[in-house]
Amino acid sequence: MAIRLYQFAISHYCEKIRWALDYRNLNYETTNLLPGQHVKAIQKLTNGAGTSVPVLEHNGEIIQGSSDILDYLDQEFPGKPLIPTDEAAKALATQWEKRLDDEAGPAVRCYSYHHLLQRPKVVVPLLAAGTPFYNRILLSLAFSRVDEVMRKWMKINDKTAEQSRVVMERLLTELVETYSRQPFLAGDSFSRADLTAAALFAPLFQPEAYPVPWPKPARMPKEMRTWLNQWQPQLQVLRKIYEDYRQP
Ligand SMILES: N[C@@H](CCC(=O)N[C@@H](CS)C(=O)NCC(=O)O)C(=O)O
Repeated sequence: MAIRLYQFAISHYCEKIRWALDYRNLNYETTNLLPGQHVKAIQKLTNGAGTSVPVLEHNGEIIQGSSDILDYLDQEFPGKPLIPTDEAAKALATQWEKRLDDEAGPAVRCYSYHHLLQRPKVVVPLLAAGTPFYNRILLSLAFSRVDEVMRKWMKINDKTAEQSRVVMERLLTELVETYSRQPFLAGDSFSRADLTAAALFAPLFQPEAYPVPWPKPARMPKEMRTWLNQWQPQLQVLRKIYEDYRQP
């Protein structure tokens, strides 16, 4: 049966799954949801278990959460594993992925939205990407409420954005230092640890293959643009992983 991914196109956790599916050359359909309106659809799918995307549907199974979905894909489609076989490398890959999911994902999201929400014309097309065109109009008309709800929901404010910046810088420094010593984060081949690092930082190096309309640099808020310029060398290391291993 077909594989279906319920997602926000902009979500970097969903990018982990798109990447893992493409890596195995699997055919899949996506259902793009609009943040806010997704709650009902996801609760229905998961019998109220949670509201977050990604959610994968396959052969009557519903799997929620990027790490559980990667486990499922490794189990169901073992041909091109994303988890090392060596036990020590496997433990290390799992450790990296968990840390990146818990720290990098929320930090990149909080920092980026804190700045991008200051530019409705930039952020609305990102939030509504892949959904019917009228959603852009709806979000634009209700933008002050969207801004308020997103900031409240994800605890986005000056203080948390600043804390997120510190977390991103610490992780980027550690990742780049690790890649300067070895080609992969865990073991001797590309794994879900590398995939997670590059997918979760992708909104900061904005690859073309990522299915959203990234803004031109000149339209980015100044403070974020300055930060991105300053951290470009570190981000390029992750971009290289993305370019080398992200099949379309
Ligand atoms: N740890 C989860 C995090 C997923 C997550 O935070 N998803 C966000 C989008 S980036 C979401 O769905 N937020 C809306 C919600 O939780 O209702 C995973 O790895 O899948």
